[in-house]
Amino acid sequence: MPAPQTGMLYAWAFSKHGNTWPRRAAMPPDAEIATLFGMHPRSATLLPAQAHDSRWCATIRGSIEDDRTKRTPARPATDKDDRQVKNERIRNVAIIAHVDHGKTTLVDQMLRQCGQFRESQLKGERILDSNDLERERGITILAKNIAIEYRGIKINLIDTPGHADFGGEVERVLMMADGCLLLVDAFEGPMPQTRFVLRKAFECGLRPVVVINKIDRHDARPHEVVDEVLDLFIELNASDEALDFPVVYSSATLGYASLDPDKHTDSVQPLFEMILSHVTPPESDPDAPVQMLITTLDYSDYVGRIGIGRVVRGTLRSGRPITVIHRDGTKKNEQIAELLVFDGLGRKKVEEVTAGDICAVVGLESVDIGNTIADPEHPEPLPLIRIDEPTLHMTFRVNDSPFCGRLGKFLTSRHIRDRLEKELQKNVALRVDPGHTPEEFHVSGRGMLHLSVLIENMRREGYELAVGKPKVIYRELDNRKTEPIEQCVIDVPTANVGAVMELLGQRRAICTTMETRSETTHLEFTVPARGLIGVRNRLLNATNGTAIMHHNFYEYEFLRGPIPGRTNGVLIAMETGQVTAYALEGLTDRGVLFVAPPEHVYAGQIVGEHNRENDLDVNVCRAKKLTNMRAAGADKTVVLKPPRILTLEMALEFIEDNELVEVTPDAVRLRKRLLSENDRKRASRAGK
Ligand SMILES: Nc1nc2c(ncn2[C@@H]2O[C@H](COP(=O)(O)OP(=O)(O)OP(=O)(O)O)[C@@H](O)[C@H]2O)c(=O)[nH]1
Ligand SMILES: [Mg+2]
Repeated sequence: MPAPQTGMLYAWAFSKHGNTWPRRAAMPPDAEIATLFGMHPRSATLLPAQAHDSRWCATIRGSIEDDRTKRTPARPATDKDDRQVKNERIRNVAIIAHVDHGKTTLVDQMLRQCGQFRESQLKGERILDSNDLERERGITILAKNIAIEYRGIKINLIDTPGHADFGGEVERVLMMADGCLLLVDAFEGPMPQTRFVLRKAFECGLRPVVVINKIDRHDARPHEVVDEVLDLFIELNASDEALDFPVVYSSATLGYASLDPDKHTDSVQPLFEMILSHVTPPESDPDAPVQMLITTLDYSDYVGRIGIGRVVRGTLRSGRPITVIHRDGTKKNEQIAELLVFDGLGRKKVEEVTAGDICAVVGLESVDIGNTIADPEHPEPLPLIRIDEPTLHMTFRVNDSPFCGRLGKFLTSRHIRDRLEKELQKNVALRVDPGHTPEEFHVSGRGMLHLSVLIENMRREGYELAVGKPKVIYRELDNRKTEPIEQCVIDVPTANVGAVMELLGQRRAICTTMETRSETTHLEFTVPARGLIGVRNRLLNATNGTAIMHHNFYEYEFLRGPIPGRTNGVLIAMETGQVTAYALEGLTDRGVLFVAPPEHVYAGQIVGEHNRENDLDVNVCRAKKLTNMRAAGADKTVVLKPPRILTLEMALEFIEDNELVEVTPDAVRLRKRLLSENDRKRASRAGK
């Protein structure tokens, strides 16, 4: 790296951080700069190339400054600090972690062991994952509040989703908490989302309690994981106070927590004690004019919108007039119809809520995320909360396939528009824009799962629609196009590392870490988000299903160059009818089929993946000619390979620009945008 640019970066870093920098001499200077720039320290190797470009330095520096000024302070400070009182009877705690590290299971155990509930109230596992999709997929999609009483103290516990697509939700709910439990899997250690949520916790000024979960695993390595968590804290520039974090070891499935990983206890009591001693009680002025920040929305068909948040100051009373201050500064006077606090697994109606507690307000029509509910006499807004920008978009269209309306109840563009508008009421990170025609909508979200959960919900409610290829959202920086880059972590048996490297290499990934852990290798990459679309399936094929992959948003970077699309063509049905085994038998050498008899297909539907790169029109409905002649040989039984069943996400990742996924209550079908073979030929000739 040439000296002037390096000097400039260093000078900037010094000017920002004065004599507190560099705090730790141990970290190589490049890594330190990378951290300051919000990059992964291990990606410091990236820095020299980009740092050649002084304009890059200048613009990135500008955007960091912007980001800093926009960043919301942890909790609004009042100027009457001397009147602040601690509410010792409440603790507000959020549970944060990477996906599947055991948050919801741990909450289960806390519910079971707090002694407040009858056995019949706590049926099954992962009680809080209550909606259908959450139960089916085994993941948490929406953050949920519950309240537990322990030794006379009310613990407001917020279970958060661990999947990267729902990270924005975590960021907002952290605004309600005074402390957090950072769960880390005793084998996997910190993963990308652990880093993301921990950074958010620091931004909110929280000091986490570290919980090393799953210590019952035979491959658990709790001591090493604690060291890795410490490294992560250091990487994220934790304050010296935060670096001194308390650690609890737990097994959520066996229902115990302990201060010593080798000691098996019989309850999660040490965890409760840790919450009481390490999470600070809420501190505020209960006599000041009321202020509440809305951080989550709920919706009920009976009462409409329900705003959930924390009363930051004063006392909120039911039936009293209040002012709702919107994000754009407009104010509306309304009246609270009902006030509810969290109580066990449900909510309890109350007359008033004092500062520090978390509550739900019913009856406010215009309430939205980020609004402040304030005293009409003193309508002072709280600082704005940042809402994550979408990174991926898809086109939702009216389903116009020959099979439309067979089972679906809601088919028209008006139905789809109304449904999307309803979704916008509570799905904060979602954006909906009109498409090129009145039949189309551009729907943008935080990732594939975020949008596919919406599509899946719509399908179950009886909607039919056609969805186009997901595309990442580019941004302009300094008149140049930038694209979202994801941090991707892959754990794979060491023998398969070559296959992973090859696959990710084609997709412009840069390997930042490679570590061997017993029989597996832990790989970390930064990779363009567009390169990750469709990679999961190929990765599983290339590694015989052994790879475990996680990724989350990392940063926007200048375009990394072209990435190859799907290498194989598709098999397209040439006529409408019922699939026959006889026809499929003749096509087994052509590729992998997605359909099986006696399914119905239509002309233009994609029925398989071709072995070659071109598309092929095939007849999957061909029946055996019947004659009056008795054949000498008996008919053979046709044995077909089972078809490849594509889930909604797999289908969305599979399609190309000129293809669509048709989603109906009974099926997910793939189709060509132009159903007729002649139209397709004409279009491809026109394209040439
Ligand atoms: N062996 C072992 N497995 C656990 C433990 N805790 C949770 N699990 C398992 O880990 C899986 C994920 O658990 P969840 O509680 O759904 O994890 P989560 O963090 O809530 O996941 P998301 O909400 O999707 O982020 C489940 O299959 C649990 O049975 C534990 O202490 N030991
Ligand atoms: Mg969960």
